[in-house]
Amino acid sequence: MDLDAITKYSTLHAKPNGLLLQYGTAGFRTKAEHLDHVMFRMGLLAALRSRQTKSTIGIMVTASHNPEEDNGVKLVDPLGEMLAPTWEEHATCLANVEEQDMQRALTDISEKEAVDLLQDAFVVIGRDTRPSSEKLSQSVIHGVTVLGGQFHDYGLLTTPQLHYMVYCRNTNGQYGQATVEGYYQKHAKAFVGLTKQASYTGDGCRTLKVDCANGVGALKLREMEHYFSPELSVLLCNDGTKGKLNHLCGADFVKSHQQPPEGMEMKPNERCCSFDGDADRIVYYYRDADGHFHLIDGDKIATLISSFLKELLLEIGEDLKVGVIQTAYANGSSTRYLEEVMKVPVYCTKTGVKHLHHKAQEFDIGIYFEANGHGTVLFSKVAEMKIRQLAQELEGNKRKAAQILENIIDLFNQAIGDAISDMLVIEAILALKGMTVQQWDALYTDIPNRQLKVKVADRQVISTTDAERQALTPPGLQDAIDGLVKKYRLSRAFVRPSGTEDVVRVYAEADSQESADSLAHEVSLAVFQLAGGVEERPQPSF
Ligand code: 16G
Ligand code: MG
Repeated sequence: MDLDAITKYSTLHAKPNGLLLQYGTAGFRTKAEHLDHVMFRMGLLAALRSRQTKSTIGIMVTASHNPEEDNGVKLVDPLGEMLAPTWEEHATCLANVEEQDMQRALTDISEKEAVDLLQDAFVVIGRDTRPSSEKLSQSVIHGVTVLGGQFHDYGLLTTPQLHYMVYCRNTNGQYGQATVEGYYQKHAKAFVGLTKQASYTGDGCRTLKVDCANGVGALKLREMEHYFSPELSVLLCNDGTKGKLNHLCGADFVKSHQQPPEGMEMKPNERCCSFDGDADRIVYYYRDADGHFHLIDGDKIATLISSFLKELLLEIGEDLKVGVIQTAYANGSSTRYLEEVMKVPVYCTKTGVKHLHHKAQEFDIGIYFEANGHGTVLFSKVAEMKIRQLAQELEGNKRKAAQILENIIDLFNQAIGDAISDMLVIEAILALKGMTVQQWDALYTDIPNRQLKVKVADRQVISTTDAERQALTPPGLQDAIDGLVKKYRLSRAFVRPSGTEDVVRVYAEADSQESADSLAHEVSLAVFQLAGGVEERPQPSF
């Protein structure tokens, strides 16, 4: 490690005085103008991680659904997963040391992690469409090369595509080819294979309107379109040619406001979906004949997929261990439906993809979705081999079911939730089942719910347990929540400090929208009083 060169180049990416950032749920995220030093340092760190794991490491420059002025960075571990927790700590430490302590910090990490500095390092980089992303990715590259690492810059990619590239490169191409064409071909082949097996085409409408949040998903879907047409035709809106990234559009906006994005004309009963800014989330929705908006979120996506997979497993007669993973934000109706009607075991983890992903790996088939639309399905190696074998050996309908499962394995991104691949799975399932968007929506009715935010002086005064469903501190808060929840029917509420914003999040469910709104408001007041609220007291405005 040429420590002098590092010191010299580091000053070109100087850290603003006093700025402290944390590698949070989804990496570093803040205003783009504060991130240059973080990018350079994450380039250094990725080179160390690559040497230690003797594998390719990924770096994605994006702030996902955050405003265009923000940016962020995430490291991707060898099998396409999120960075290991100990390295998240190294990342935070390295991002925050002052210039004069950089050498020591790097040496410390190398020693603690027994990094072989003679080992080759290789890092792949992707970025979203933010105006700041290109320059910031150059700073990442600078960091990688100063530490003697090599790199491949993929340029514009969706976040899940970058995870896919890392996974492919570290499994010698067994998972797929590490190129965008490889990604398109693999997924389109599985999709076309699936839809060919559809004996009828449901509502006859194989057109889908996609709100791309004015982000990178639009570019990539355009590139991919001809690989899967005419089986599916996509009409893109908010494709980045006019509007601003994530502004009044995208999956996060639609889910949190429970309303359609700007820029999308919806005819009655037309199937529509929204991606977020880096295309790792998807939600569906439609407007009924009376003009009412219906949201189909991650919970209902998980339900559709789980019921389809269960039917196929029944057909092939395999008793594989299936589990559905949710977070506390999952609508109570979805959990009840999965457990009581579909009889699949449901598990709850803390918010954040890495927790769900990790839990899903415990099953032969682990289905995970956050209510916000981030999710995928993981197949264990054993389950995959079994299914591929049955697709050869079985006959008739059983063989067809095994072949469908085989294509489903290829279509789901095994590294991370992926809006494009999820969209293709959903479209294939609807076609195979001959199901309309209304029939899908009618599986169960969501319990009315409300999410609010409260500003407090230090959100870390709130600590939680039981997958964030119970508050441990500050004292008295959980008792207050319990007392409020008792006042409403079918009610539930919890609070947690956000991992991406400086706020406390409040979630409430109850038998009517008015009750959910007022329970959420009352819980917000309790947080404000007991956890050191600042600025204005929460107002009941919905
Ligand atoms: C990030 C997480 C997402 C989580 C959200 C919660 C990843 C890739 N994304 O977007 O899973 O739901 O943060 O945000 O991990 P919050 O902590 O601000 O509520
Ligand atoms: Mg995202």
